[in-house]
Amino acid sequence: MATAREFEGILKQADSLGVSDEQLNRLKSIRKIRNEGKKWRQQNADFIIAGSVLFIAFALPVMSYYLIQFKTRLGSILLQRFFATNDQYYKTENVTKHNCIVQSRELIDSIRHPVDCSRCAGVTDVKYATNLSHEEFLEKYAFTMQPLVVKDGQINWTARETINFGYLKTIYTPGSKALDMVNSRCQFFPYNTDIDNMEEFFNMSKSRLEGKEDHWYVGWSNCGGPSANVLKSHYKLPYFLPMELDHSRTDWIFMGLPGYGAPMHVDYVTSSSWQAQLTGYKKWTLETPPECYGTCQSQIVFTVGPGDIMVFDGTSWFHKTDVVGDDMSVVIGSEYY
Ligand SMILES: O=C(O)CCC(=O)C(=O)O
Ligand SMILES: [Fe+2]
Repeated sequence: MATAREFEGILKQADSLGVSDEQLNRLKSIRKIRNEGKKWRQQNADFIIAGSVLFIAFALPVMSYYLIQFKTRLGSILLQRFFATNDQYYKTENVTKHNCIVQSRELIDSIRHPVDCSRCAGVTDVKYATNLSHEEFLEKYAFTMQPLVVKDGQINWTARETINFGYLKTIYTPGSKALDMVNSRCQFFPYNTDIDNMEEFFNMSKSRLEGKEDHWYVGWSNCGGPSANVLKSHYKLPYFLPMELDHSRTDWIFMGLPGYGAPMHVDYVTSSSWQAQLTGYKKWTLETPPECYGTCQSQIVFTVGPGDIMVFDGTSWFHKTDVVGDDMSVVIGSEYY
C-alpha cells in the first residue's frame, strides 16, 4: 500500500503530466485512497481533540510554572510563597543565591502573609518546660505563637559533645558532596562576616575561629544531603515532638562568636521550628509583627543555654539573635509540621 508521501508524489506527477484533479478523481483507486484518508481523520478526531485539551490543561501550565519559577527571581519567590512546601524556609534554591533578599526585612515583610493577631494576643513571655508530653506540646505549643524552651530536651543526645567546628570540618571536606550541596543547592548565610562560602568558612585560621581576628556568625542548611545522616546520629527528634510532625529532612546549623548573631527577620517557611542550643548562650529577641502592634506584646526577650531546645513560630514573630557570654554558640535545628 502507498504511504501518504508516495500518494502525494503520485498526485504531483499526475499534475505535471497535465492530468487534472477532476480526471484523477474518476479513478476508483484514487477515490478509495482519498476516502480512507478522510476516514482516518474522522476516526481519530476524538484523539486529536483529547490530545489538544490535555496539552492545554497540563503541559501549558507546567511549562509556564517552570518558566516563572526558574527563570524569574520574583516569580520564584511568589510561587514558593504560594505553594510553600517541605524544607522551604526563607530557604529555597533561588533565594540561596541571593542572600540579601532573606536579610531584607522589608522585602520579606511585603510578601509574607499577615498574622492572625489572636494567635499572639495572650502571649507575654517565653514558657519553660521539662518532662513535656506529646499531648501538652500539641495542645499548648506546637501550632501556637507561644515560644517555649524545653530544659531537658537533649537528654541522651551526643550532639553537645560531638558537633563543633572541628567535627563539622570533617564532614564538609573540600570536594565532598556535602560541601558541594550546601554551596549549590542548600543555603549558606554569612551574617556577620566577610566569609562568602563554606570552603572559606572551614578554612579560617585558628585565631579567627577563636575570635582574635575578624568577627563571624554564619548559618547553613544541609537540605537532607549526605551530612544529614551523619548529624542525625548525634541527635534525635526532640522527645516532646510526635513523630507525625517530623517531615523535614533539612537540618539548620547556626554558629558564631559572642557579640554577633542573626539580624531581625521573619522566617520564610510554612511552619514552626525547634532549635537545640549545643554550646554557648544566645539571646533571642522576638518582635510582634506590625499588624499586631497594640494587640500583642511588642517584644519578648530570653536567653537559651547548652542543653535547651527552643521552639517558636519564626514565620510569625520577627526575631534576631545575639550570642552572649564567652563561648562560641553552636546550634542545630529543624522545622516540624
Ligand atoms: O540561630 C540563629 O542565630 C538564628 C536562627 C533563626 O533565625 C531561626 O532558626 O529561624
Ligand atoms: Fe529565623
